[in-house]
Parts: sequence; structure tokens; C-alpha cells
Amino acid sequence: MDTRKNVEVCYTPGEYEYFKGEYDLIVVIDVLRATSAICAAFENGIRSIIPVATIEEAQDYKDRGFLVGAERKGQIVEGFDFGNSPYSYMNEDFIGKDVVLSTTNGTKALSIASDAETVVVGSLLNLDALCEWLENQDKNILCLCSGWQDKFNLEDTICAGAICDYLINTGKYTSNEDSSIAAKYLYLSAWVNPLGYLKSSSHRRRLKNLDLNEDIKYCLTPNQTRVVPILRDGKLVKI
Ligand code: 3SL
Repeated sequence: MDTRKNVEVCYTPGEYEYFKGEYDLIVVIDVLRATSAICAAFENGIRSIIPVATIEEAQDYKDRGFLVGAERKGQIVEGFDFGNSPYSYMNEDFIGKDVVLSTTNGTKALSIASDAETVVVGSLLNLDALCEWLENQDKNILCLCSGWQDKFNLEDTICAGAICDYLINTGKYTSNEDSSIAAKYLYLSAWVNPLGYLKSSSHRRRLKNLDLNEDIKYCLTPNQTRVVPILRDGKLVKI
């Protein structure tokens, strides 16, 4: 009998309904930049992050005195305290703080996955630590890519493929869906030089046009932290 658990990939939040309910553990991925920024925030001492899907929810928290970040289309939303750059958290003011964050795709993906038993945050920044933690969970895992406005993107898929590849190689997991097999092949061809491979990808171009090259380089540099953020009672905290 095959006792291996599954690790699969959903390319966009819009496709999540076809996977929903089959997985105990969801890894939400938004390499450029939400889940990378979240990992960077924990690495830099933040206490918790409340992810919210809409600007209205973010505004509600702001009105109640919270420190709130909001990003839409790569830019800080007017009236909010910060946006979605990992560098905005590299600041002593955030140490020990609880903040609220709303982003175009990443916090939307976190919000739609939030009814799953376990939801964690994945990025290239915490790839090894995340994979090592996942290996011992013995659960069916879904990597939920945030994409861009419900469209496929390369960077999240490559990260999801890296997770599948690692877990399959442990012998404890298998992938059955073609989306997962394709993600693994994309990862294998990209991994020699992720920055070069993603040079012409749509969101890299979008962020480059906004002069966010340093953010791109940071987010595409694997294993800069060992933190694995997990969603508990609507708040992301460090495991
Ligand atoms: O979509 C998101 O959640 C963001 O990561 C997009 S951006 O990188 O801030 O443009």
C-alpha cells in the first residue's frame, strides 16, 4: 500500500475551489513580494501580522489605531503606513510589533486558504527551513500560488516546484496532478539561475518599472531566513 502523502500545486487563487477540502496543510506562496516581505518581517523581529484581503478591512484596522500596510499594483496605497517591500520591515520600529497587511494577491490567497486546518507562508527566502518542517508533517499539502490577479506566474510556480521536488525526494510524498509535475520541471530548469530565468517574467518587469530592482533581487535570493510563519486565529506568527 502506498502510504505517501500528496504534495500538489494550485497555480492561482481562482483555481483553489477545485482543490479545496482535499488538503490539511496549505502553503501560500507570493515570491514577489507578499510572502517574502512577511518572512523578512519575522526575520526582523515583528511579533505578528494580520493579513486582510481588502482595503476596506485594512482601513478599518487603521481607524482602530493599528499599524497598517497596504499595497495595490505594486505601490503603497495612499494613507497607509507602508507597503509590501521587505526592506520596509528592516527597521527597529517594527521589532515586537503587531501589524496588519493587505496586498494585491498574497493576502487574498491567505484569506481564501484560511479555513484549512494549517496555513503556512512560503517563499524562496525560507525555502529550506519550510521544506524541512513540511517533511515531518505527514499531511496532504497544497502549495497555493498567489499569481497575479488570478493569472499564473512563474516565480510562485518555481517556488512551489522546489517544495514538491524536495518533498518527493524524501520518499514520504508524491505528486499526482499535472500542475505539480509541471511546477517541478519549471523549478528544475530555473534553479541554476532563478534571477536570470525570471528576467522577462511579467511581475519582475512590473516591479522593475516601479524601480523595485533591489526588492526583486532580495526576494529571489533563497534561504535568507529560517522562519516559518503560520496562521493562528487570523494572525500570522512564527512557528
Ligand atoms: O500581490 C501581492 O500580494 C504583492 O506581492 C504584489 S507586489 O509585489 O507588491 O506588487
